[in-house]
Amino acid sequence: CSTRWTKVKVELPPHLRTYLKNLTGEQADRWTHLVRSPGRINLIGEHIDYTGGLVMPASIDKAIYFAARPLDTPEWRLHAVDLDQTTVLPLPIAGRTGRQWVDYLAGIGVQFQDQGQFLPGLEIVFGGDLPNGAGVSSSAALEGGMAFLLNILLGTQLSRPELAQLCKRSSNTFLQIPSGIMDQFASLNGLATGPIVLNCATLAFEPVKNGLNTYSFLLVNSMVTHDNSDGAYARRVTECEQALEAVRNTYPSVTHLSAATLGQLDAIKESLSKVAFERARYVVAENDRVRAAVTALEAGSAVEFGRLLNASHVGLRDEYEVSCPELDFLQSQAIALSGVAGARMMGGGFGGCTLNLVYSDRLEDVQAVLEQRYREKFHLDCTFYPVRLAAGTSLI
Ligand code: GAF
Repeated sequence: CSTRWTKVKVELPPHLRTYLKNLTGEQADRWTHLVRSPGRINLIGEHIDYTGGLVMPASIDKAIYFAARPLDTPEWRLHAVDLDQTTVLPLPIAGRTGRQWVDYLAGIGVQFQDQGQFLPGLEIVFGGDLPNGAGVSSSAALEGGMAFLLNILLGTQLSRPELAQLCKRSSNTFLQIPSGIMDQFASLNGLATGPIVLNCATLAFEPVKNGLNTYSFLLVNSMVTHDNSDGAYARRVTECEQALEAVRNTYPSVTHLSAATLGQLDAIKESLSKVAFERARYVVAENDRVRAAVTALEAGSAVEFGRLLNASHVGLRDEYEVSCPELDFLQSQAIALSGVAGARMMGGGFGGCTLNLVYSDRLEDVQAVLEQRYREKFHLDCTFYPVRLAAGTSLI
């Protein structure tokens, strides 16, 4: 049984090669720039990036690939291969209000325009094997890949953390999505060797050594996405801002909600609504769990790491209220199985995946049982993906 951070050989997926050939008669390697932009998982530290907390994400082998070449005309000719859609975007990019894939790309272009850059005419073909809406951040991969590409084409020499900040700005201002920085940061800065621990307040990050050699991380996709995720996410952000304001009234030196202590929260409990208090307690406890998880992972303690995953899930379910019946079912069924050290919902919530720490020899049995029970309960087929890590965004 190998460790579960397998290195992955990077090649453009065959269907993209075929598309490029059909489009122009040229082989992929005749296009001037090929970029691979990976999805991400998050081991622990959920919903606390926007509170300045610690998170432990990793970039994975599933990715969006971009092939680009210059055009003489002032436009971006964009082909979304997997959706079989082509859109032409005139340059310079004017304001847009949607949240379609083209808006994610346009938003990145606007960030560069706002820095005084003149965008070049481009033809871009993109696609890959990163599932949409499964909680592995296809949208961050789209943004990160585009930012990485433009940074090279324009010679702007932004660092990877700066590119992640640019992507976050695009999400927050252009797309009006109040998300944190974790997803884009992980996609751009991830490592093939293990997760990173990122301080979202300072953007300092370090690799984390994976000592869990006999265990695998298994993603189980619930195949559901609930409609309330968007407004609920924004409400969590607001509730955390309100909680921070209340904390700072008494403890002005606390700069981020994640940096508060449970004792400080208890001391100001009366000034917070019950909901805001529970949200804040979750945030502070989750931040502490990330610290403990770094120690547990490096020490190779599956029992302790699993315990932290389970505690994270309980907090997300009961205090932060971002889970859903399907995820709760998958999590509770999984942790009752022999060989599963821990599990939790992953990502923004209300659907998407659970992340499971599974003894590698038990992977197949665990999948078989979960598949059957989930089908019986929800009449849905969940899908499985044993996690393989791969490096962050790169030219290929
Ligand atoms: C989504 C957001 F985009 C991230 O910034 C993060 O908040 C995550 O939900 C929850 O941890 O993926």
